[in-house]
Amino acid sequence: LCGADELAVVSLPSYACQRHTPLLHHNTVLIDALSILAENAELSENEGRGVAFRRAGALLKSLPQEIRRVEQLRGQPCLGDHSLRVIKEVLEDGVCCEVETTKESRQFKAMKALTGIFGVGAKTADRWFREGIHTPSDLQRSGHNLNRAQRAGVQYYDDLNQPVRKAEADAIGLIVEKAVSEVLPGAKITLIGGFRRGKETGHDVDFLITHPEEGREEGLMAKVVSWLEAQGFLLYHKTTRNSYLESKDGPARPPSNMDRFERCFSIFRLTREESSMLSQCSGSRSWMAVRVDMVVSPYSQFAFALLGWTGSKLFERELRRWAVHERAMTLSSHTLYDSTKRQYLRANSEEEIFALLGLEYIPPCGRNA
Ligand code: 8DG
Ligand code: MN
Ligand code: MN
Repeated sequence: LCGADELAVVSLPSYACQRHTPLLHHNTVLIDALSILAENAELSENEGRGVAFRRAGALLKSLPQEIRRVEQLRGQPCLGDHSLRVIKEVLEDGVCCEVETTKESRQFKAMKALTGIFGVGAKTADRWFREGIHTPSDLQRSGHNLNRAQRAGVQYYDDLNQPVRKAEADAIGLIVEKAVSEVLPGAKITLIGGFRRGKETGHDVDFLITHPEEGREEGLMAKVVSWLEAQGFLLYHKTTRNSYLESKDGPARPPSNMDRFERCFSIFRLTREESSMLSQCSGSRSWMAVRVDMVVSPYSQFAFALLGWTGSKLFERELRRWAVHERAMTLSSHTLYDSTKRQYLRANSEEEIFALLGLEYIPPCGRNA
């Protein structure tokens, strides 16, 4: 028996950077199930397992049609036994037992609630969970000493756990643009992260800042932050200096995913006047707290920074994996290094970087892996 739908799906390439992954796809229920298991693995600091579920989910996002029977997936890459078992169960029973158990588990719920606090990672959350702390309220009652980021995280918990909408991202974009043009005329800002990939909501807003004259961008973040602070726009900020140095011998090994640009992790105070869309402000509140990331790159590294900060996180990981394993190159948000030729490869656009990697160009809206 060979239904029409069984033949319809051709095998996709295995790296997410070799295919388009749109925002809207045809297998939401299956992907949601795999995402829960990925999230649980990440919260348990089982990175490998998390990546395996994420890759399986991303493969399903790239499929041009809804999957009804697991046999339709024969020949597809990225689907391990565990993921296939989950998919089969959801297709046959509507739910997967392991996913339901995970969702309901006290540990998963607590870890989600605690890592939902800005400044709290899986390690810290796990330590607190084992002390019996399951919620932000438990944490406040416990009298634990929190660092500055975590205190802000607790203080603005509700706002920061509301999705940020595109209209709010645009309102913040206008503010950052004003700040940047006040302190360094000619500097330009670009919306990056999920909003650049076409998402309508996000957990934060990300911006990349540069100036066409190399060197003019040095020290820019500190000035932008002072301006924003003087205007009362910042509830929290932590600025990190640029620490990037190009080594003649190529990038350090193993290359770190963290880049070394001047950057600022911040929390903005967005008022009703700035964003006419603040209907979600509760009661008499006339403002809301919004997470904002800003990165400054020298003009010569702009294309790499743009590619590296547009995401998604899995797409970035796949690009770097492709570069190393298929091209013997090291890709970062600063440069591309060819280990065979022992030289850095320059590029002025994302298109050029894809070409240097021997990949078909994937626009931002196709990078939602
Ligand atoms: P969301 O906020 O809409 O929920 O999703 P997102 O915009 O895709 O995620 P994000 O957490 O804001 O991250 C955006 C991109 O920035 C993502 O591709 C990963 C990248 N990124 C960081 N931190 C760092 C870093 O330290 N170095 C580099 N190179 N990239 C980073 O978030
Ligand atoms: Mn983001
Ligand atoms: Mn971000």
